[in-house]
Amino acid sequence: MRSGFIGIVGRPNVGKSTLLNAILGEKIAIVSDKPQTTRNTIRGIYTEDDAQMVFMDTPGIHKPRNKLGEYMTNAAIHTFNDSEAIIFIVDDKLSAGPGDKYIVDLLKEVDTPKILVINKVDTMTPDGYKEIYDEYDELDLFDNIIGISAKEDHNVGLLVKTLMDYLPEGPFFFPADMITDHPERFIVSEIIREKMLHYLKDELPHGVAVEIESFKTERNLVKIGAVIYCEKKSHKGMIIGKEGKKLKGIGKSARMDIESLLGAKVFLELWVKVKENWRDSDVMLSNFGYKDE
Ligand SMILES: Nc1nc2c(ncn2[C@@H]2O[C@H](COP(=O)(O)OP(=O)(O)OP(=O)(O)O)[C@@H](O)[C@H]2O)c(=O)[nH]1
Ligand SMILES: [Mg+2]
Repeated sequence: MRSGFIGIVGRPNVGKSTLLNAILGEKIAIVSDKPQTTRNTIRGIYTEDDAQMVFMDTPGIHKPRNKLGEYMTNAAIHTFNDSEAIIFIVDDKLSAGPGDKYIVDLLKEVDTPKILVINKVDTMTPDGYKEIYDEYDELDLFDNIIGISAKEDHNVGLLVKTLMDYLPEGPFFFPADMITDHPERFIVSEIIREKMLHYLKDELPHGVAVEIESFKTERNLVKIGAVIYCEKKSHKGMIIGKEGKKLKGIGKSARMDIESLLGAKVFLELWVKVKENWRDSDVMLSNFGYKDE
């Protein structure tokens, strides 16, 4: 038997969470077109015959502007030394910049084997791909370079197969049928946050946190009560929307996803509260689960 942890790191928005979901063939990590979607390290368990890989999808590494950002970036960097191999993801050349260089410099300091994944090849020309490939190949830092499309499931299987070579002998960490060790409550709060990212514009969803207040199963109905925290009174109005329409849309779309996650009918109640500057409050960050485990 072989088993090990694999870290997935990179700048925000390169497709780390999309890749995790593609590997698992199930959606456990939320995805959005806005950077800094993932805030905690999300563990996804992939088991095949006699091998188990625990993937750690991490928050995008960026220059922090508040304590939440510091927590996120630290969480990602922590996985460097806890992994048997690190997947470093980059995407198209246009969005590359100092962020990727910063991560490369950090990676130079660690001995863990590194695989470069060039994601979003579906958006690239062969020349564009080659340019990125050559740039990273020259660094002589990576054990392997693979081009994939996480979104279109292109070469994801090849990546998993490649990673098998890095797994040491050892027993499984989790039961073979387990896909994540995060509690359902956590995934539910993430689904609600994902809908906020989809429905709200600009900076607003970045200042949102979700707390599950109640979670009760009554026969085939799951009753969930959640509080959405935002940073300003004006934001509360925007989240609720005219005649509560926005919040209703967020609730409906979250409920549908939660129902398919839990395989049961869901009654979802949402409240919106204001907590000014929570992203810089140690106490609030810890309440919302943004703390070292
Ligand atoms: N065209 C294309 N888009 C992709 C691909 N993979 C991911 N995306 C898109 O890129 C955006 C970001 O994807 P995420 O998976 O949330 O990225 P992330 O790296 O986890 O981002 P953070 O959690 O913010 O660090 C989403 O709009 C995805 O649909 C891909 O292979 N091709
Ligand atoms: Mg993510």
